[in-house]
Amino acid sequence: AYGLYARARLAARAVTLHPAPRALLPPPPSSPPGGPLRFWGSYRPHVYFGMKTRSPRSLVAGLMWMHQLEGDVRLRHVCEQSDGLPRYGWLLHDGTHFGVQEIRDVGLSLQTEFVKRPGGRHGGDWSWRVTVRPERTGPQAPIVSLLFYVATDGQGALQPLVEGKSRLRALTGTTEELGDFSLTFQQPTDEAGAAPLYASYNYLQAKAEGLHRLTEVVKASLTPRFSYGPPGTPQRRYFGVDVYRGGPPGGGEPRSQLLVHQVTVALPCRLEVVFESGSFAGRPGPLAGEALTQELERHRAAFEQRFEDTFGLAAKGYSLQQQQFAKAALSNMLGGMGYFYGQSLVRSPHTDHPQLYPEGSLFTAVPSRSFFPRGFLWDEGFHQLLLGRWDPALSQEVLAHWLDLMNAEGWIPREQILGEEARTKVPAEFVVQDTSAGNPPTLFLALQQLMAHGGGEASFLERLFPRLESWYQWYNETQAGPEPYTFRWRGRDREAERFLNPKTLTSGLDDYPRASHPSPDERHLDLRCWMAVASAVMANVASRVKKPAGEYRRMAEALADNALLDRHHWAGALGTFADYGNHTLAVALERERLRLPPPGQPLPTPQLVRVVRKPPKLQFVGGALGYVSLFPLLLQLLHPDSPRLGSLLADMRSEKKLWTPFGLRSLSRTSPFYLKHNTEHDPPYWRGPVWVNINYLAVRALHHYGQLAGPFQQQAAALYQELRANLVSNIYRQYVESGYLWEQYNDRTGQGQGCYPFTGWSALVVLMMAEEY
Ligand code: 6A9
Repeated sequence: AYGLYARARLAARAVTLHPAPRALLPPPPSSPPGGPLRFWGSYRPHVYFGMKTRSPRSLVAGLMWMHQLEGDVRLRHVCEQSDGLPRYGWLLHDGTHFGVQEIRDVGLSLQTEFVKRPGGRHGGDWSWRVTVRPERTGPQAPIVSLLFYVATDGQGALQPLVEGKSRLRALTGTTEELGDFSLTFQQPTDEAGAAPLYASYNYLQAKAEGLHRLTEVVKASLTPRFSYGPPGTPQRRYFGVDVYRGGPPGGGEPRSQLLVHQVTVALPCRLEVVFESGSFAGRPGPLAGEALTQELERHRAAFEQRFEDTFGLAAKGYSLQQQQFAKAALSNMLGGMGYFYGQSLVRSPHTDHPQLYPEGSLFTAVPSRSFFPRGFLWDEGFHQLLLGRWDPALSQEVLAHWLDLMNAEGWIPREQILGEEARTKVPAEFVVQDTSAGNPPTLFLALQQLMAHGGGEASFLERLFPRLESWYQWYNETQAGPEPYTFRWRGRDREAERFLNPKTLTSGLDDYPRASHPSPDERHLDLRCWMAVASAVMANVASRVKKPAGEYRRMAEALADNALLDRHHWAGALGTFADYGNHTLAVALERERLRLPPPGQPLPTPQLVRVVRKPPKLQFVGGALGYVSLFPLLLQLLHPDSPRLGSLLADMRSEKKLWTPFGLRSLSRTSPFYLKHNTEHDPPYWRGPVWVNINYLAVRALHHYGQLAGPFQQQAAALYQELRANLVSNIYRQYVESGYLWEQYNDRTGQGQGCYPFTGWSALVVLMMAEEY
């Protein structure tokens, strides 16, 4: 419709950052780029234990370990579900100063601790302590190898200090942001740190193609030609790092300098690593041994106190084990925070091919360290509901980072795959982000909560405001529905005939059933409710920063108008709220019938395809009672005396529909889509299982309605208690039994399922325990 020139301009706009001043405050002068306190951190959530700085091409440090079992070498490094670890995660982590992690492997367990010490001009010092103990599970590992590494990423230099033939005793180095530094590997000791232990040492110096190749480089350098044995005992062979002969041809220029210190030792043992910043003058002494123990103790005590002050779980009578569980949930969200840098790949309607987005940085929590170790837009709003309570300043930084990734159109990419390490975890077909794709604007929820709890200073809101306005406008314009005050998710699955019900990934609820035939006539109830919240929060922010709020207020009122809501979404015949669209329930997946090919040609494999037995028509979407239907309640748009509230409460409490002893299931058992595959290879996802983020909204809403006078007050208050107790006890029980928090919970057995550990929004269980909403 428009000329080539206009198209090129629009294409450029899609990959141009928003012109408003940055939301993120620049760091104070003469401090490292990420500010002094949060410069170094465990910001590599995808590895079991690692640190980096919050800067684009950071030096990284990390740990790998190996069982030295006869004929069975397992190198652990990147968190992989296929490693099958019985449990791992942070037991304590305050997001800033220190962390204590427990890793149970088969036959042994590791405790990995770090603590930082501020000083100097480059982010200060830090130390690690790794304690390894035998475990009575599986084959006993008589000896273990710990591989500590340091690697550069395209800048800086490292010099090894090697002792004897192969012991990397220390290294010194320089990078742009760290200046000069040194790193020392202490002698291994027994687990109390009292007596030195006999050990064998190996050392590797190599050039890697990039940080994403570190595991491969170390694996490729291993040989079994080494032996371990204290004097007077038999020697045993083990695998050690030896020589790396370079990567695969065409692997690119090496941009990483890698140094590996391998210690092979008997269990139990303890090792410490000491990083010292060159500009830190007058430190009291090395942060090792007794000094390290004392610092860890000091931070642990401060954490315990702050945790109780913030969430009050001891005061509420929770058992010690339950409190430890809650501490681990919070700590894992904090310890799961990452700092990513790189470029997204985006598709817009204005070009034929994906384009590179500008380089950007993202400081964010992640849904899952093993499976989804990267930022997801709507997940993050939920994460910040918890983190904002713990550390409002941290939450502010995260929100600012996300908003600074906005393009000139006001769009923020939904899934952030920044940098090569992040990309190795994502299959190619999921990498490209579409500029017409939204995701629930949950950052408004987080902002609303921050404002209510002391994190809404005017200066902060002023920095955000121009970007919030554009973001809001982006939804309002690009996701508008067919009539005023209605909304529609763009980006539903195209080839509808391939799916039982075409998915709506942008809504976050993926395969939750919607209109069978995607069309511009659709009205999506959940998006409308999200927009009601967004409008109300925008009105509040605008008035706090003394900008015109009238238009937002008017919109918020219109979207919360219960009569209008009824007109657009109350499906009288279905007795519930619903989406509207071109819909038929007479669909099924069937094996396609293929003609026989001419003789001699191979038989094609018949696929499952959708057959439509009755043509769709415009109507409310039947057969889809579940989370979407509850949205007017979940986001608290219903008047306390609305009869609709009574009816949703009844649907919630009905065991034939949404109620389970483990929380609310996502889709009613009465729905024809309940636990149905969407294709042969697409098992049900948001079609039955219990999801914690939506259950959190439900608990929070019941708490709200339980406090407002009205005909349903008692019922809401009772349901609040019951639902909350069910969720907390099941998530806790599953954690104790399986060692993890999970992506979802089975609606018939309560068992955790999907990916693990999933300490993203499932960690909202802490707020439910604390009754903080
Ligand atoms: C797949 C496969 C190693 C799906 O928690 C993140 C999102 C949620 O935002 C969304 O609501 N999860 C939920 O329906 C996980 C999405 C993963 C998509 C990428 C790549 C990687 O395999």
